[in-house]
Amino acid sequence: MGRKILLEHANVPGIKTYEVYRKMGGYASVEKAIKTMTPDEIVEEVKTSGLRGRGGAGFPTGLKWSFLDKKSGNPSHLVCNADESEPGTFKDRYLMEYIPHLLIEGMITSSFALGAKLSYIYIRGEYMWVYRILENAIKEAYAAGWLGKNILGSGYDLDLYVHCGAGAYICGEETALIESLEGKRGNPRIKPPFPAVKGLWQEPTVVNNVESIAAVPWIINNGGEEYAKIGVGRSTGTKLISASGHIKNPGVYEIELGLSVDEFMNSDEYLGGMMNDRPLKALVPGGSSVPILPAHLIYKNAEGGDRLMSYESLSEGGFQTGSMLGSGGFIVYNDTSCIVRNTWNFSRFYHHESCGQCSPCREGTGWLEGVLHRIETGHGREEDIDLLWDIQSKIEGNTICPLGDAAAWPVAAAIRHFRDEFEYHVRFPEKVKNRDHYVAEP
Ligand code: L3W
Ligand code: SF4
Repeated sequence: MGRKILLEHANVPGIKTYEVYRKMGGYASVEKAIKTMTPDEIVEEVKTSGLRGRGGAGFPTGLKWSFLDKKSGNPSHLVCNADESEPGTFKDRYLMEYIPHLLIEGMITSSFALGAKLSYIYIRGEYMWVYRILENAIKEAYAAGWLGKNILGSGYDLDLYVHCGAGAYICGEETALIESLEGKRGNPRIKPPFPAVKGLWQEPTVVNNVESIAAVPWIINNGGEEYAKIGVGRSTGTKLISASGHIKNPGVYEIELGLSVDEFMNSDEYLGGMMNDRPLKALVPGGSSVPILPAHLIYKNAEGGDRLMSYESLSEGGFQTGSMLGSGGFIVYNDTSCIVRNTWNFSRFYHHESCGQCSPCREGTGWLEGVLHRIETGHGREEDIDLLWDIQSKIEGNTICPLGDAAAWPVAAAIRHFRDEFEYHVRFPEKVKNRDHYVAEP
């Protein structure tokens, strides 16, 4: 059995309530941090742990915290990014829904480390029932004295608010999230300045994913060094994976980083293998924004080495033969899946969610969706495949925020690994129109 850090108590009856959570040792990290540690010591502990941002980018959390401009004289803030909207990703929801106090505990300990007295959880609008769970848990935490004025008699004050988004994926981008929190349209800002210097209300702000913040209590209770012992190389600790698609056991799993993709996919402890034992065709390991991997590059990298569930291993080979761990949205496809249709589906999403500020993204995502739709519906032309390649290459790296790249990469990877399937669509439009191609050999 893999080690559980975040979900250890997820199945304890009543863990959602303060009473049970506290009985299971909850809020110990707040006591330890406030009573026995200085803020800088907490930051150091998180640095030592090697914890990396769990929202997708994998940026070292302790390093990000150390960038916080504490000398500016302005108040600093911690904002939790709970705007979980990446297609294929639903692990933050699970954490907040089942163990809301873990996130709140992490928010308090982390806010203390950052000197923040006003912190926020920005949750996606579609998670309204989870919003209510969090609101209730926050109320309990205030009543028990973990939030509010003079926490544990230390003189430290903290107020924590949950703010609900209104259904825009782009508000998961940290600067768009900040704009939205300020009451404006969620348009990403140009970086630098990074939020750590000028964030919410132009004041120093750290934006961290739910899962990153939820890992902090364990790190403070057990020490950064203990955390760093779990995992592999620079991929330390555990990671939540949202698994979906053609597998026997879809769901949210906590894995130790470094587990082999083969074991994760095929052992009964995890995904249990392919649904109905059909052949594996492809994998998107880190949410819709990361490159798709064809079957022969899933268990082994291009050099024949084992592929592991880690930031480094999944990206081995770069985008030519690798992908990314991303947010851990693990989407599995069997041989009945149409890669063109899937790519069109993703493109439709990015076109819809583009905020429209930069032309390569605003126009390019529309073109990607349109051309992919043409091919998918049996109206494609031979030159459309090169056209798609050209469009995605003009978006990548030319936009204000990563949504542009996220729209381009899946298209590039699909063409790179499944060009024959695109060609089949163009050459045999009647089969495509009749949907014969789903199980046919391209
Ligand atoms: C201060 C520097 N801070 C980098 C920070 C940066 C960001 C993180 C990763 O970004 C984006 C992000 C998500 N001084 C810094 C610095 N930072 N250099 O570190 O940045 P980077 O540049 O390594 O990666 P990136 O891929 O360009 C990631 C956004 O993607 N995103 C994620 C969504 C996540 C959720 C969720 O957690 N629920 O939805 C989607 O667009 O917000 O902006 O924090 O500031 N020199
Ligand atoms: Fe908006 Fe797209 Fe530009 Fe991001 S890349 S700022 S979503 S137009």
